[in-house]
Amino acid sequence: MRTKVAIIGAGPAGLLLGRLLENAGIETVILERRSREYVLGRIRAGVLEQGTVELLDRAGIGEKMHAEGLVHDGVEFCFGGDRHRFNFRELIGRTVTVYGQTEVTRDLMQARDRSGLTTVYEAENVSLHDFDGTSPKVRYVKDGVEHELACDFIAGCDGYHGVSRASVPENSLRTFERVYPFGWLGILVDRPPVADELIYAHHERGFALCSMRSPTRSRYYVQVSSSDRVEEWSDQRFWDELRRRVDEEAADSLVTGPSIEKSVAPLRSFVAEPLRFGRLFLAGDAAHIVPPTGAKGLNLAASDVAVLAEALIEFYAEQSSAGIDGYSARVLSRIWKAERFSWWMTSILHTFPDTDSFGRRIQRAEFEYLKSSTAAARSLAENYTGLPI
Ligand code: FAS
Ligand code: PHB
Repeated sequence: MRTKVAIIGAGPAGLLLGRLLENAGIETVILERRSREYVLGRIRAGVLEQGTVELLDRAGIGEKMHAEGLVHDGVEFCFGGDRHRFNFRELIGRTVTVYGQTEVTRDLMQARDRSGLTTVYEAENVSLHDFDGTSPKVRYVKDGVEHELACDFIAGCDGYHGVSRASVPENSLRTFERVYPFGWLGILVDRPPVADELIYAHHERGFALCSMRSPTRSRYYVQVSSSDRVEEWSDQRFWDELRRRVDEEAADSLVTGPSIEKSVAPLRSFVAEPLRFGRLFLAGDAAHIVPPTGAKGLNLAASDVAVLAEALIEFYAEQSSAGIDGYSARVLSRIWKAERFSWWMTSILHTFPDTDSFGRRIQRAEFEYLKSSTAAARSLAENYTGLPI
């Protein structure tokens, strides 16, 4: 089998790259380790930057997002019961849209199905070959039969634990990492959200986030120890802890119900450099991880593949390698700014075991500065709604 671009991974990065290249008439094959149902069963991100919304529109898959997504003009921060709203539309004229990653993935999958393009689900033992030359190959097993896919380029969109980054010779890659001493316990519930917009809460017991998926479906998180297991958290224990960490108004208006999904996610910051190895490119979580505090993971994956698609389209249309040669430096510049913002949001909103009384005062001062300074609030707004791609 042969194609122009072999894409490893049918998460948001792989599917969106496939869509952008399809719109430019460039053929792709996507190889995905899991089943379609498994991929759609993962509950992850919930907030789209304005730039991501515009990108999905350009990709021609924005219809359901606009019909069902919730446009939010701002978010609220709550420090020890003191709540403050940051109005992004007033501060910088930009917004975010609440529309779950699951829905984005489903929209992209359905668009690809309608186009009749090849996505091999449950592709096993994917391996990458000869990407340091001009005729890379991908091998995989499907239903016990071995296949080889010849291609011009390989896009490694297979996430943090994927095979693509692992296929790069160790001495060709530098990694940068910070592992946080806590995780997020997330719960999905078919009950109305506690507020119209997201509430990021700092409390001495730990961070909490009140988010949503629709006017009838809510998503909540509480910071838990890295060693906590989801089995240790009954729904009731979760609701009691969430109530302790948010302000009185939110605690009183919280509508609880049985969880339809509950899971613990570890938090880390991670970047690999560079992101291009001959004919192999890394994008999305295969290239970087951010703590979800800044709602950047999915959005960074989208901006990576927007740049990669532009570079590949230029290669085929103009026989120019300028875009592919510049890919790594260009996306890493934006990746590190998103890493910085996600680290900063995580640092001011979470409780750290080694933070002393001085550190806790500094966290409070960050909040007071954001409340009192338009410049500080505008900086928060431009990072949260997304820096230019
Ligand atoms: P993904 O991991 O989504 O997709 C990679 C795909 O590659 C997967 O489908 C995987 O099955 C496949 N794959 C892996 N190895 C393979 C192989 N060897 N062969 C073939 N296929 C292979 N971001 C936010 O902004 N907000 C959040 O709240 C949030 N919560 C998260 C919770 C969890 C538990 C995790 C893990 C991540 C969360 N993220 C969140 C980040 C998340 O949304 C990612 O940024 C986003 O999924 C990135 O998309 P991809 O790069 O496509 O990677
Ligand atoms: C979510 O709704 O899942 C969500 C929203 C904002 C974040 C992280 C997760 O920062």
